[in-house]
Amino acid sequence: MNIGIVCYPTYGGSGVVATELGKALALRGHKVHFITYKQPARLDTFTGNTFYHEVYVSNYPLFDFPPYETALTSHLVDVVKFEKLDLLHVHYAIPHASAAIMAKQILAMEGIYIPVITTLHGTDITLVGKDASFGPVVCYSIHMSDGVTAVSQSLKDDTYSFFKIKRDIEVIPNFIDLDRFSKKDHSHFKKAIAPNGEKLLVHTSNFRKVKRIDDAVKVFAEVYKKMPAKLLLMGDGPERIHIEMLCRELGLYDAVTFLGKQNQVQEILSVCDLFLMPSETESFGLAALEAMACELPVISSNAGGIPELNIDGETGFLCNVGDVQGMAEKAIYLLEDESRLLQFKANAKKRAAQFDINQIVPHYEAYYQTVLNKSQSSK
Ligand code: GMT
Repeated sequence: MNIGIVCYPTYGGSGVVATELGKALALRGHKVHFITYKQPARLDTFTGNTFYHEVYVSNYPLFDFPPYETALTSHLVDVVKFEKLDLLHVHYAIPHASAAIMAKQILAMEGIYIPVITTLHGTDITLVGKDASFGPVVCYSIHMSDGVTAVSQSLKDDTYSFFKIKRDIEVIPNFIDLDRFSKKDHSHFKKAIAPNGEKLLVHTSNFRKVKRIDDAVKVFAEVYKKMPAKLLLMGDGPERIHIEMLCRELGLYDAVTFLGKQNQVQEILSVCDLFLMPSETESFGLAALEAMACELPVISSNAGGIPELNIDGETGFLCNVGDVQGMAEKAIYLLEDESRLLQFKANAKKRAAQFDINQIVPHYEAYYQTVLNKSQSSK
């Protein structure tokens, strides 16, 4: 197939999923065209089957807000026509789904038919999507897409409850490349960061409020009272300054290391003992899956789709959003008993294997084929 993928090129989970999916499809013999405003962060290998089309938005002085959606739509029309794409797969509804639907309508006037598949990732529904300033457009684009997927059952349910939508939504979960994400020996790094055998807790995110990183720090504070431990915070974003202040207030500054944005996430996860994900909402929790593949149990909230990944009492523990005390107790329970911790680590790795990229990508291929067949028969 000749596939166009539209995504955010930054470090966010939806961009990672879209890029890794595109790369995997290219390895399976498809031609994959990425259409976005910057080279996707993970599009770092040359496969011969992947192509990158940059969307340029001209910045006329009249524009307080350069119209990216319009530029993207025009670029989609151009790429679909000249690269003879079979389908467009857009990740994150805003503004990718509406841009693709408009491109589809423009192309239809020229007799060119292009099916559009929209993948919902989470905040495009649960936070921004249901906001009145975007809601009607998100709802319309979901209706008009030829296929819609959601990354968890929870996100599918949220979509039905936030919007008046009756159409089918296919659940295809996030996936993981187990060759890249597996525990590797980085004992030199472990010695440098935890020279006295401290337990290492870790959190990675884009440092948005929805991640409740303050809860992660407070959970760590309780653990730190009981045993030698350190907290690694990976990623960056608007909450970082508040989190730094909180660490100072709690007298934890020397025990917490801010690592910033990292490309080799798996190397850091490999030396850690426990992953913290106290999110307010989380459609799936790709960061937790990456951690589990590196043999880390997860202490998380029970928000959104996290319970579809993290199994309470087996791969970690789930607590209500904001239940810092409960999360701290469970973290201590795991960390204070080495054999228990080892068992949970093994369980986490086994669970992660159920989301192996090699098993999930064929679901997308099959779904593409179903949508193409349906579109062909309704032409
Ligand atoms: O987590 C974020 O804030 C980034 C966001 C994104 O779209 O880039 O992630 C969402 O999509 C990921 C990939 O499907 C999911 O694993 C994350 O759970 C989801 N984030 C939220 O729902 C908050």
